[in-house]
Amino acid sequence: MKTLQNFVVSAAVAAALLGCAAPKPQTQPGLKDALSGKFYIGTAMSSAQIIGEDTLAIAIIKQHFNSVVAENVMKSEVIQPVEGEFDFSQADKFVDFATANQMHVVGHTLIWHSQAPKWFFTDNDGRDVSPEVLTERMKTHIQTVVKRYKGRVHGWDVVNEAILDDGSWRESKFYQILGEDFIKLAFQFAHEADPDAELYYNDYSMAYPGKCEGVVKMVKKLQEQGVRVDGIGMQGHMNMEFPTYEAFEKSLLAFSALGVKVMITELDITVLPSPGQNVGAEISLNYDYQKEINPYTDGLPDSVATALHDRYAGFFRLFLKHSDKISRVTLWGVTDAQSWRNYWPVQGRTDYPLLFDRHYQPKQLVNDLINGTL
Ligand code: 9MR
Repeated sequence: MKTLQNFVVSAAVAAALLGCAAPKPQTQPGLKDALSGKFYIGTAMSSAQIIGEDTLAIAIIKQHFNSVVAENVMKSEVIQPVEGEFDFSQADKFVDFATANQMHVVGHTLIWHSQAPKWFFTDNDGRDVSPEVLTERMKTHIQTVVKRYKGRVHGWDVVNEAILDDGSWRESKFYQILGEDFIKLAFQFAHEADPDAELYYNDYSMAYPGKCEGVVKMVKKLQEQGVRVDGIGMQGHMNMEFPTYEAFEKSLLAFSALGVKVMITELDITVLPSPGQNVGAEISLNYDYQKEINPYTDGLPDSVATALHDRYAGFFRLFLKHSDKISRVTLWGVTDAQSWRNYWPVQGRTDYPLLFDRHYQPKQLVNDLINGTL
């Protein structure tokens, strides 16, 4: 791994060869320098970052990350809130930022049961549309969006969260109206719109054996049908117990064995107690606030901060061990203040799931990665 010392030494050597005094490195080395040659290191950008308000976070993004994804502004309810009325204002800003900073860009997400506007599935009387109409709507949506960013968005989360934890199909409107063919259609439409873009399937809780088997089966079938799937995104919404390193690694290897790239997407680790049995990212869950499940409003006790650091370190060691299979690791946000974990599955909690704290300061793990002391 390239360390901070190596970075400074190589700058000095280059300067000596050019016969001039060693310049100070122009920018501080970041995670992307430390992980160069291993995998892209990415983050999700919030609206406040995309429109340029959260300037401190933008500085962190430029220093540390070489891949970005929009946390919300490319979802169908934002991009096409009304049929035929596309709003690319924020998505354009996001892609412009990434392009100007020469970053790898991920489009999130074309087909997702959640945050999809109701019109997508219903006719004027509020009844479900026919398979033909839904197919046409999917095609228009996917192709309009993908063509707009052709050559600038490098990979798309084509379908998000279609399989349940036990491996069965989620009964989404897409599935109810089109059956499992909706996946194939989505990948085909995206491929037609930009044959050079990578196409991914993305889901959470992938360490569950049932879910892993379900996704493997689905992707295998697509491959047998000649549909191109370039990668599988393992969303990393984790807590302090779930998943085990072993289960996560097992799924990672099973996906890689399909001959596709594996990506760790949406990485964050909550330290807060879970109010239910859930461990994933089922967005429809919502529990009432109780003081007991929001224990760290005044800061994280050292013991918990250390446990969180160690858990993150364990996962990064695993990612580095399999860096030949992993093309990207993306954090689901920059600082703790931004994280959706503060409002899911309970509103108004104080969580610590990311690599930078509420004061925009790097956590120990960032320094460990940069200094090669993990
Ligand atoms: O982090 C996102 C949050 O701000 C949104 O309110 C929510 C609903 O659109 O989506 C969150 O991101 C989700 C991602 O798009 C898909 N996987 C689960 C993520 C966390 O819910």
